[in-house]
Amino acid sequence: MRSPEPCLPAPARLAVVALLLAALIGGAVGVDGYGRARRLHMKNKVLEMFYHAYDNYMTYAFPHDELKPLTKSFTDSLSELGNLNLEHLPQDYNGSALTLVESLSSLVVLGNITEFERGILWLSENLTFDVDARINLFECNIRLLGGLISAHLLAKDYSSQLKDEPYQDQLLHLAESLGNRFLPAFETPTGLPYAWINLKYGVMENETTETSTSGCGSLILEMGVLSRLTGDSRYEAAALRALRKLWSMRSSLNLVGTTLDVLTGKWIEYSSGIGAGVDSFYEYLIKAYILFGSDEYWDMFHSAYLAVQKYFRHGPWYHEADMRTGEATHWQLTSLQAFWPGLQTLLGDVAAANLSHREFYNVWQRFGVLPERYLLDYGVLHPTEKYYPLRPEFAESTFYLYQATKDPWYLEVGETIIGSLNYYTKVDGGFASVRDVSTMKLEDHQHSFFLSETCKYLFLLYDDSFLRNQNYIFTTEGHPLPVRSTWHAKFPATHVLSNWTFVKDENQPIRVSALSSQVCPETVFRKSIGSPWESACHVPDVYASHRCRTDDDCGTEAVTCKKRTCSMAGYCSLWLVIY
Ligand code: DMJ
Repeated sequence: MRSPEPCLPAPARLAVVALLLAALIGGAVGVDGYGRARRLHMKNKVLEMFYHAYDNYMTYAFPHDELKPLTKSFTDSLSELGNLNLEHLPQDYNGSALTLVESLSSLVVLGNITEFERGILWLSENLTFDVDARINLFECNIRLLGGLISAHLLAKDYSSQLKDEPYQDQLLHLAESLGNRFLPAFETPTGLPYAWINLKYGVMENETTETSTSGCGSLILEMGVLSRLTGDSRYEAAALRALRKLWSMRSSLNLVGTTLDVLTGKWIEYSSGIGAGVDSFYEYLIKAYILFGSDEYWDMFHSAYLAVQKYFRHGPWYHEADMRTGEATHWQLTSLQAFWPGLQTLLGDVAAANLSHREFYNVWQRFGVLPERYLLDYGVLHPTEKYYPLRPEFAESTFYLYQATKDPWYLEVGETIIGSLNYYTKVDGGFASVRDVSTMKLEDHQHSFFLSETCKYLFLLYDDSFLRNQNYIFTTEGHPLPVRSTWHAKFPATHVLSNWTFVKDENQPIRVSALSSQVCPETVFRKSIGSPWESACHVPDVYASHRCRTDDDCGTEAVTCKKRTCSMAGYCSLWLVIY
């Protein structure tokens, strides 16, 4: 099948993404009908949660990797991440302060520069990656490398607030040391990296050649930024080569599989979806485009996104399908999939995001949290994957949707999430994962992403002051990276991105909403199959730009058949009439 044409020409798409970013981070407090006192109360609740998790980690687990909150002890889990069978565990590894590294960017978002600086000083003096530990490249990349480069950039930006001594790029040096240890993993005939590497000795003899799509397709943000910061192009080149190879392995339907062999470049598992093993591959294509501005990322993302919407989507749900035929394979909701509405919001497909988000919320309300896997065809829990390890994805999507719509309903969803986390998972020694959502029995593990993502997105729901002066994208682990003209293929070096206003034409600053995007898949499919509308009720907006003066300029939404209305920002939108 021929790849569909992009809806917008490249420069216009770039403008749309920049406008979306501006819209997403613009934040007027108090205009959405959600009371200031209530907002402050919720913000304080999230602060309490973060510090309960952080202080317990620092007391009982630091400098080991993660906290065991039930026994108030620790686990050196870096070498266990992704290692389901717990193979080749190191004998002499005492942790890399993983949770501290993961907490640094959150400390800045929460406004605690003193503790941020304390963490930097400790890591500068004590952290080394010269350890005999076999680690998962993907996990180490998103958690440690991402945590370090994000904190490095924040340390530079907040340097005037650091008290002790001038910051001298210590975190960047650590990141570089880690990046160098990643490089041998990419020395394969295909350029696809091994999933596992020993930090001290490189790829082990007889190492498994099996990896996942997300494992080799979500490295470009961290390794790309590392190259931009160090001037050493090897990291970005290695990640990009792997991504290109992966994309070249897609099927004629523009679908990818879930697992593959790095030596042969052949798929092992043809069934895939938007959840485990694939999720952040999609996320990094769009975010790499936003960060680096290369059309290549957009073209990959656009084709991949359309294929997902065409072959995986079933109303608000996303099932799995065989990449070769597009036939449905597994009808399951997974907790990891809950990031998708956030990605769609970033893209501007807010109506679709909204629809799925509501369904995830229904499941959350039914169980109190999101189960790892839920069988859509039977409406029951998966027999073994009944756990909830404090995952952030649903909070993340709620944050994006609130930023795009300013609909206070999302703040109420945040209240539910916060209420559940405190009620079910808070224990004296921190926050514990749920082992089984049907009994709410707990497990002795506080994952580091609870501090880097879950608490961060919940905090940003109620206080987005961190986002006011700078455009950021968040890595898949929630670490912010600034969108800079100097790293960007499109923005002139002198261009400064600003909130809410973006100079589109020479003299015309405009305000935009996320709904200004024209990347909706329906438009493309309509064109390609030559049929006028996808659904009988669909009435297009009067202007292709979706701009409007009154509600009369707005049409009817294809999926829900609801009438769109003219938003305060002057764009036709659906969400105003849903809630
Ligand atoms: C995080 O480590 C990252 O978000 C990753 O991409 C998958 N999900 C976990 C948390 O659920």
